[in-house]
Amino acid sequence: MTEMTTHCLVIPCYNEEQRLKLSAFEGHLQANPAIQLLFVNDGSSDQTLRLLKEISDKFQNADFLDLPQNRGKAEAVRLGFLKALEKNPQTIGFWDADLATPLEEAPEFYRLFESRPKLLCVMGSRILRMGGRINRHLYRHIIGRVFATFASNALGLPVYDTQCGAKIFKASIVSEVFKQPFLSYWIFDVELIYRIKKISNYSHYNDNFYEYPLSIWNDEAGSKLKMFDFLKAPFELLKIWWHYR
Ligand SMILES: Nc1nc2c(ncn2[C@@H]2O[C@H](COP(=O)(O)OP(=O)(O)O)[C@@H](O)[C@H]2O)c(=O)[nH]1
Ligand SMILES: [Mg+2]
Repeated sequence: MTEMTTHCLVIPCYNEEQRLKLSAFEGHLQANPAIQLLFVNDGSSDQTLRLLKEISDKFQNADFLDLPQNRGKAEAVRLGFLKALEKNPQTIGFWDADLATPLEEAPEFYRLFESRPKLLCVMGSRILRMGGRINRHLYRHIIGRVFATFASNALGLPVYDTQCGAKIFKASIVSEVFKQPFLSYWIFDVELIYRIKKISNYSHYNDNFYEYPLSIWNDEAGSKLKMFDFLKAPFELLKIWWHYR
């Protein structure tokens, strides 16, 4: 009997040997046989690839793609998505390897796709609110909010959080949206939203996008995003805006 893959999550991994929460991934694989995890080793120089091979050997619903050279998160995710299409799932998403967004949030995304058939993209959103447990350092919260406000204006969409590392897409749009490499290195999420907005006929964003307010998000230590990257973001945003406007 072949298992039906209904949802596929691409996990980009760059030197994640220390951070990879193997037991969380294994528990998820075991509990959800119809969910495929596709890890992408992005030219890591540590033992990441060995860990990914082990987990893929152990679970039928885990697989990996090995990029011999580091290509950056955007390209790692893009190549992972194109490979994920081979499994013919209903949705394909990406999910940061540090599990800052716990895997337990993923079923909430799938439920939204079921209850709102016109959805093309569900994005995790780190909305600081009472009752939620969003643990983002104050300075990253502020930088993130300022960036999101500019990005939201450039996109012409009321986005609260463009940069959360948990986003899921309807598989039917993936080949078109992920066909071309992204112009941007760190903020390819903004480009993704532009691309979907383009195919979604501009006026229907409320049916096509959903920002899901995460219940839990943790600022995991060991982020490879440095202050310098924040400084580059406005220039990348300008480049994207110019290209897609
Ligand atoms: N920093 C970095 N992350 C990459 C790269 N390729 C893939 N990734 C993955 O992209 C995700 C970004 O994670 P992280 O460094 O925690 O970024 P942050 O949470 O946005 O600060 C992780 O799953 C990384 O393993 C790369 O070239 N550089
Ligand atoms: Mg992180």
